[in-house]
Parts: sequence; structure tokens; C-alpha cells
Amino acid sequence: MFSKERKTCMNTKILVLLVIALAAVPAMAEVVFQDNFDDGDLAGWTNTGNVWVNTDGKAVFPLGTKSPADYYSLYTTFDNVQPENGAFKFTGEFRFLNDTYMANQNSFRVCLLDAAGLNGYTIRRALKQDDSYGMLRLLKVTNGTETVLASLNPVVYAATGTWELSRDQEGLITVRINRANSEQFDLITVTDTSFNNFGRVELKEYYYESGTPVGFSFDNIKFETVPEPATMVLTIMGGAFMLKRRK
Ligand SMILES: [Ca+2]
Ligand SMILES: [Ca+2]
Repeated sequence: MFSKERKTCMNTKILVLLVIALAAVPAMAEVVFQDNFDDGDLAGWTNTGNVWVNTDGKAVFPLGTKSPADYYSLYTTFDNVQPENGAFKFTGEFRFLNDTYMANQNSFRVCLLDAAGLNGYTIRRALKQDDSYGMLRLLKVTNGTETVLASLNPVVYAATGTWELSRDQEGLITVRINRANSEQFDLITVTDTSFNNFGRVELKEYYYESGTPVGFSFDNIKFETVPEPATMVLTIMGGAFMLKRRK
């Protein structure tokens, strides 16, 4: 139909267009683990407290009586993954169950660790201002011991919102707490590439001092890896090349 020269020229143009198009598209995330609790159960999770799923399809860490410094924890493990180039995204929703207890030194933690639960990252988010327990913190967990990587005195004291813990290919970690139905958010950025082996997602309540534990719910937990865009371009270019050869 076309001359060989014209066909080659067209193929080159198509490839150039593909590369330009792909360069403009952010890398697509690959979901490793997710749960929205809409099936009403905690199958696949280990429940070390009295956590349940409510009729709204959320995992509930209850208000109630516990001893100070008790942890309630819900965790799940999967085969360790090592995100290509270290880029990942860990997201979810939180809700404090009773706003009147927002001044208590209660906090939730969301952890992304290796399958053994010993190394990785933790976000700690409390609601009380004016002391260290009210801060938003990114903790680094090394052989089970936590150290602070970065802190922020929050501007957003939200009972409901979302969290995000992500790292890009340059090793820049972003912690972001969004307030629901608002443009307000808290943001921490810090560079750390200590860990790149993840096999455990953990949700925790930390109840620090006397008073009534405030209670939380969690929803839409998702852990994704983010492939390198260059690799995707090469994969698709390779696919285009194979198509061309099959003709
Ligand atoms: Ca389930
Ligand atoms: Ca849900």
C-alpha cells in the first residue's frame, strides 16, 4: 500500500508521538494491597485489640477503657515488595469518633513496614496542640526502634480526613494530612531512602494518658508502588517494535 520509505517514516512518527505522550503522563501506580472494609470483615488482618468493622464499611478502633500506653493494632502482611526506584504511595482515610475528646493525648499511627514489622516508616498524628504529642510526626522504625525523621505542629486539627505517605524516585518522602471537605492540609517533606522493603501495613491507636480513649475509624487503605516512567516508555516502545515486526 505504502512505499517502504513512507512506512518507516510513519512508524518513526508514531514512536516519537508515543514517547512525547508518555513523557507527559505521570507514572501509573501498581496496587500492592488495598482494603475498603466494604465487605464487612477483617479477613486477612491480624487484630490485636477490639477492632471491628461497622455497617458503614470502616475499621473501628473503639472508644472505651484501656490502660494507658496500650496499643490497639490492626495489621496485615504480604510478600515483601521492593518498589522500583524506591517510589511508593501509602494512603487512607481517618476519622476521630468523638470531637469532644480531641484535646486528649490520643493519636493514631499508620505504619508501612517490612513483613517482619521491624523496619520502615510510621506517621503519628495526634490532635492536641502545644506539646510534642500534638505534633504530626514521621517516624523511622529501625529494628523495632522509632526515631523521629521529621515533625510539624499541625495547622489542621481535623476530626476527619485522609493521610498520604509517599516517596518519589529521588527519595523525597511526603507526609500529607488532608482535612475532609476543605483545602487545608499539613505537609512534611524529608529525604530518606533507608528502607525499600515493604510487606506489612499496620494501623494503630496509641492511648497515652488518663482520660477516655478517643476512638478512630480507618478506611480505604491502599499501598501502591510507582514504576519508573522511563521503563514504561521502553516497555511500550518495545511493544510497538514487536507490533511492527509482526506486520
Ligand atoms: Ca474484608
Ligand atoms: Ca469503606
